[in-house]
Amino acid sequence: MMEKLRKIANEFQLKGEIRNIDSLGDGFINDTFIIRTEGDCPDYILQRKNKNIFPDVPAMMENIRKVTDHIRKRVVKQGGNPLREVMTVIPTTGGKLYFVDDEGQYWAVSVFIDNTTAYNKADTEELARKGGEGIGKFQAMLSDFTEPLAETIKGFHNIRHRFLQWDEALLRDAAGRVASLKEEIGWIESRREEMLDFWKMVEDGRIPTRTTHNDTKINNILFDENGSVLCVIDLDTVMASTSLNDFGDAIRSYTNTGDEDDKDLKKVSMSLPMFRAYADGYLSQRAAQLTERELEYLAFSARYITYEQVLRFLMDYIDGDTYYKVKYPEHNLVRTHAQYKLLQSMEQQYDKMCSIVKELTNKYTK
Ligand code: GN1
Ligand code: MG
Repeated sequence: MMEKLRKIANEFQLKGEIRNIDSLGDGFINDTFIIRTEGDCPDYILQRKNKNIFPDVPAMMENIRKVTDHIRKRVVKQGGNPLREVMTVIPTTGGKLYFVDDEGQYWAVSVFIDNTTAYNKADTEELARKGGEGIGKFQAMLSDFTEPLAETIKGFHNIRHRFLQWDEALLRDAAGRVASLKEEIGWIESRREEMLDFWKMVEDGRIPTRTTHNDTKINNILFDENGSVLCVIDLDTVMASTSLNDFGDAIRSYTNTGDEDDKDLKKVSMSLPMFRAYADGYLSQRAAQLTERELEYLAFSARYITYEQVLRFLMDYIDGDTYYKVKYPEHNLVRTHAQYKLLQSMEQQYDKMCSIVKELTNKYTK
């Protein structure tokens, strides 16, 4: 394996001799490695992109190139460090943004940014505040980005599209699990209409479409030694959508008092202080730019994305675990239950979440 990885790594324009290559992180989709080099040369991230999930890796890499080129210019203009504050994609020796190995697998390399921390959980309000500020700045830097982006995963946060997949999955019943999931399926069906009502506003433009990250959970963000966001990574799903997704997905991750796949549901809930902290950081950067309707639906977006996540985990369980990596056979069902508990906690605290958004909007716009 090691030899194979070395061979692949050597296809890219790396500076320095490779010392070793190790596994890194626990993403659910791609396989990630770190290439350590000798001497002062940078280390690199090597990723095998999951082509079952991203059908057009070249288009995805082109999206990443466009977006990182844009951010790089902004960082330079603001006097920042372009080697640390934006992802740098390393091309192959032939000048391509990806390499296809002899098994048809797609690989890509970017510069590893050292002296940073990626968290799997937000433990302090300060971290949540900084996280919100970071995504707010990220969105602000992309506010004048006008190039077209490919849709790397069709209908990624489009609940109408998800329901098409969902209805098919129920009919197919590929793993023979549907009969045992009446209660869980009911959780999805009972909220179908309200979720579609929200998405209709995105479809007809009442909620604007912008350039968004679409996967803002906390471990896709690098923090520096002062605890500020240094760089937003994992840009595989950068696409045009509603910026509310990025708020909602971050709230799903930062505010959870338990784990995304907690077996102990008593531990899972949405922390309102963490919600306030993240929203405060985010709105400090974005309140003045968002439309009134975006602000009105900011709190709802957390319910929307968490609901969608319940649907996606459950659908994958129904399909026989073909999308997400699982560590044990019931993992997707455990994730479904834990995310549903989180959704219920958001629903119970929804009025308070809305008041907090209003209060913070006033703080940053008046
Ligand atoms: C996946 O790849 P990773 O772990 O950053 C998924 C997200 C889910 C998340 C759940 C392309 O993100 O949409 O919200 O798992 N990414 C893709 O933790 O489907
Ligand atoms: Mg990730």
